[in-house]
Amino acid sequence: MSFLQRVKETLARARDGFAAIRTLGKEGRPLDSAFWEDFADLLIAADFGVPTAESIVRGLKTVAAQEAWSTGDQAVARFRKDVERFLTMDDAALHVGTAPAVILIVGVNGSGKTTTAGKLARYFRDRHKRVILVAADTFRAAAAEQLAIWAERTGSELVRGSEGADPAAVAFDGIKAGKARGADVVIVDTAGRLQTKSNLMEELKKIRRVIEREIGSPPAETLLVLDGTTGQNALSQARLFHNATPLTGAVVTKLDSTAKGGILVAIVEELEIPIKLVGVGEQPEDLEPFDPGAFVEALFTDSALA
Ligand SMILES: Nc1nc2c(ncn2[C@@H]2O[C@H](COP(=O)(O)OP(=O)(O)O)[C@@H](O)[C@H]2O)c(=O)[nH]1
Ligand SMILES: [Mg+2]
Repeated sequence: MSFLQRVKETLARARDGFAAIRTLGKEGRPLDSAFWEDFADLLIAADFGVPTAESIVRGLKTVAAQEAWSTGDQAVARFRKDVERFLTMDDAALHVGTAPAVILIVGVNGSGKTTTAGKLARYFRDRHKRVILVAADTFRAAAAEQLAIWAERTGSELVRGSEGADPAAVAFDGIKAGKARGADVVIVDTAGRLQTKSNLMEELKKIRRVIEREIGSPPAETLLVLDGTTGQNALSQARLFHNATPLTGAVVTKLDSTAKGGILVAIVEELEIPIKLVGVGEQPEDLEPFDPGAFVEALFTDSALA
């Protein structure tokens, strides 16, 4: 069977790659070539991506030879440790230094930007911060409406422009309001429509410039929101965003609806930025700081994070 056929088969059969990896270790299987093939297949099924899966298996094979491992559970145990260590990055905490701290939210349509902005507002409101939500997605009036609901829900203030307004001008108004009203945190929600990719990136650059000019430094956080259920597709645009406006971290959403946690490893490998937060549902409280240890534990214990 060709490599590609095998990948396809595995994808169809094993939605839950991590649980299957655990099983692979439990069988006490010898470390033969069939074991390593199955391991690579499962990594790919779990959204690690082909290059990452291959390099992980290559690395494990080397250690297996050096340390004379004999069974699969040794490889799986080492893998768990390695994944946790790899996902543990310095600087994974949210930065909100000098007020107003500006948090710029970017990402493609539907990734969960507005929801994450709302959840973040709630997070800071719970900590008694004064929060301004800025609707710099002016493409559709509905986008600002959605953020207005979050503002109301979380007791935050809202700054919005009219439909079609210049997003950078709305960001400017938001920061001005943040300074004037003594806000602690200003969260700028942006548009993510991809049909105008280059315009979008130019727009984001402009928003970032306005923020830098108005507060004298880059945003405290520029967070890329990625939909965890879209797997490798989530990655394909990430680099573009990183180039347009240097990211300080990623937020991976919808982890309540996917068990394919390999995408988090792929993100860290591709962008070399920390995953700061994860979205685990649609409610205000469904946002959590990313905890690599708990994450790996959950992936190997249950079929999903829930
Ligand atoms: N299950 C789940 N749904 C989410 C999560 N985050 C966002 N969503 C949903 O994803 C959809 C798109 O979210 P939205 O914030 O509008 O995305 P945006 O286009 O990037 O602003 C909405 O239906 C959200 O309720 C999450 O962590 N879990
Ligand atoms: Mg939105």
